[in-house]
Formats: sequence, C-alpha cells, structure tokens
Amino acid sequence: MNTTSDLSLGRRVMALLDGLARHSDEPGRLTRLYLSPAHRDAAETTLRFMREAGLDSHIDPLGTVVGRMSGADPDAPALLIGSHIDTVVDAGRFDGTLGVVLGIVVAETLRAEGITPSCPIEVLAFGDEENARFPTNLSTSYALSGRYNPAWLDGQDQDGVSLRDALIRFGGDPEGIAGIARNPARYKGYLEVHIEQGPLLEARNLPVGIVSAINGITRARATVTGEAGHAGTVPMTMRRDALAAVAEMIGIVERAGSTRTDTVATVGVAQVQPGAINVIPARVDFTLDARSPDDAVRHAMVEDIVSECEAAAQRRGVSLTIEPFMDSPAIPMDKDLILGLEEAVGTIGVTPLRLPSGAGHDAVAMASLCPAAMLFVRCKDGISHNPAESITVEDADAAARVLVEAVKKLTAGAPR
Ligand code: HGY
Ligand code: MN
Ligand code: MN
Repeated sequence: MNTTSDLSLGRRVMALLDGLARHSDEPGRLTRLYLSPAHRDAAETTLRFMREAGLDSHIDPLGTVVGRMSGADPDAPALLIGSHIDTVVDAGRFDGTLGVVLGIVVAETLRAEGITPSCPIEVLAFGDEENARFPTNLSTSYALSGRYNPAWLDGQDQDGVSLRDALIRFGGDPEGIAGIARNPARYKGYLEVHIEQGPLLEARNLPVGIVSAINGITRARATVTGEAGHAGTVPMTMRRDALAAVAEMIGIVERAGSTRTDTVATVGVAQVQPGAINVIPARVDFTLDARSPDDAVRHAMVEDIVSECEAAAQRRGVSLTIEPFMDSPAIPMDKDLILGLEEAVGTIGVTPLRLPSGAGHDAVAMASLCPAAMLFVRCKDGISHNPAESITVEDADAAARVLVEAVKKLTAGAPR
C-alpha cells in the first residue's frame, strides 16, 4: 500500500495547470469560452504538453485536443482519459483542466517507468463542456459518439456569432465533424478526474471519491416582453414591466428547485432592455438550469416551472417564450470501472467513497460511446465556478497516484 509520496506528481499537475491558467479572454480573471482566442491558445498549449509527454497529438475539427499513446497491441480497444479546457465566466483554474492535465501526467509517468500499456491510451481535452457560449450540450464530446446535433452549428452567442462562424475562425472544420465519430468497439472505457465542486469530500476528510451517477440537466433560454414606459409617469396598475415579471418567475424557479433536497433550479443569466434607470423594462432574456438525479422528477419540476411562469405572464400582460436547448439524462457510472477506481483508491490508503455528481461532465456524453467513470478530487469549501476554487498539491498528488494505479490495472502491459 503506497501511502507516502514525494508529491512530485502533484507538483507536476500544479505546474501544468499554471501553464493553462494563463489563457484567458478577460484581463484579471479567467474566462475561456468555447472557440475563443484564449481557448485556441489553451488548445495549443495542451497540444504542446501532450507532445512533450510523447503523445501523438492533434486538434480535431471541433477543437478537441487529442493525444494518443500506442499500446503493445495497437488494435486493442483503447482507454480514454479526459475532461475539458473551456471555462465559465470568472472561473476557477481546476474545473475541467485538472482532468486533462492528469491524463498527460499519467502518460508521462508510464513513459518514465518504461511501461508500454497493453492497449492504446488517448488523452482528450474537450472544448464545449460548459456550454456557456452557445446553446449546445457537451457538443465536442458527443461528437465522439456520433451524436453531434447539426443544429448546434447555427446556435448564436450573445453577440450574434454562430458556432459555425466561430469554429471556422478558430481554425476548425464544420465539414469534418462526422469524421470525429468513433467506433464504440474500439474503446474499453473513459476515465475523467474532476474537482468535486461540492463539500462532501472535505466534510469526510477524503482527498478523492468515486462518482456513482451524474445528475440530469434541463437548460432553457427564456424571454419576457412587456412595454417600455416612463418610470415617473406610468401608474403601477398600468404597467407591463418585464423585469418585475421575471422577478416573480425567479421566485417560482427557486421554490420549485427547493421542493426536494435532491433537486436544484437556477436563473443564472438575466439581461434587461433597455436597461435605463428611468425606463420601465421592456424585455428580459434569462436562462433556466434545472437538475435532479431522477429524470421523471426533473421533467415534472420543469413542467411546473413553465406552467406557473406562463400564468404569471398572463396575469401581468407580458409575453413569455421558453426554449429548452438541453435535456441531459441522469447517467449512472460504469460498475466495473467504479470497482477499478475503488481498488486504486485503496492502494494509496484512502477509504473509497461513492458520491453523486450534481454537476454535469463530459463523462455524460462519453458514456454514450463506452463505459465511463469519474474520480472526484476534494476542493476547498466545495467552491467552484468561482476564482476561489482550489485544491491542495497533496490532493492533486493523491489523484495522480490513483489514476496511474487505475490505468496500469486497466492496461496491464509488459515493461519495455
Ligand atoms: O454546469 C455544470 O454542471 C458543468 O459545470 N458544466
Ligand atoms: Mn467541469
Ligand atoms: Mn464547470
């Protein structure tokens, strides 16, 4: 049982993360949306890291960075390891990038130990996990299982730029998407390491944990249209105030998400027009994000939210449109890969704990290609989607050692 370490792997992980954290589209904070200039730079840096680790690497037509290590049997079903390098606005530096960097550190470690895996190993750095720029759903990872929705190409960001145009500007190729789809028979599994983005591991004083299942997510874009008017002259009873209506709707969303302990519902974005202090708001564009481990519960919750918001719109004389663009199912992780991760966690002297994921991950999409499993890493105060997001070098090291053990077991190869 290898419970001591010189932390060299943890330090290597932190160094590679530092290299990626430099790439942001905004000065003074980390924002790296899909297909942005910072995403391009981060993809190039990831490509360099992969090549320096000896991986045969390229950037695919949708911007995913792919690094491949050959195996003793080049035709054996490959093991995939990955996560994402896109971020939310004003993000932390560990969400997504940790899993990519750990895949690279595993490749470096196998090579340093002279181990040729029995099968090929691929490291994947996806670019559209947050879906924070376009109305998509894990587009770059779903492309690997042949489930890319062509309608995503016509989706626009808040500046009216289509995904297709952004992809071409990025150096991607909309015509190459079909070629990204992989044959499921050629893959034995997908492993993703990710920060927990919640408080449980810290509360249990555990550096790592194993994901049992990933919650389902509904996302929608909504618009309420009222009537602009003079804030000083229009009587309160004669207004069609779009923002006052949305304020009531946000209360509806919050109450719906609070009815059970395992559901959540959030309005994360609200853009007010015309947005002047003395003008009654005419229009509000806002978003809905609703989640549950049970898809029937989630669908019923969303139906309740929509019907109550429609009633509120009717009472207030405003119009409401709600356009769902994501219905991501709750996904259990693969039982055999979970057992393998539990065994690997045991080798570093940690008691394995299974826990659900409230956050979505590329593993949801990858589970439609091959068996998928995730290892969570403790993060301080459970904070994420926040620049205060942090992990310790010791926990980064623990995660690296667990992943190396799990990969060695899954690709038991002969020393060179
Ligand atoms: O929103 C999520 O669950 C993930 O961070 N994209
Ligand atoms: Mn993530
Ligand atoms: Mn995230």
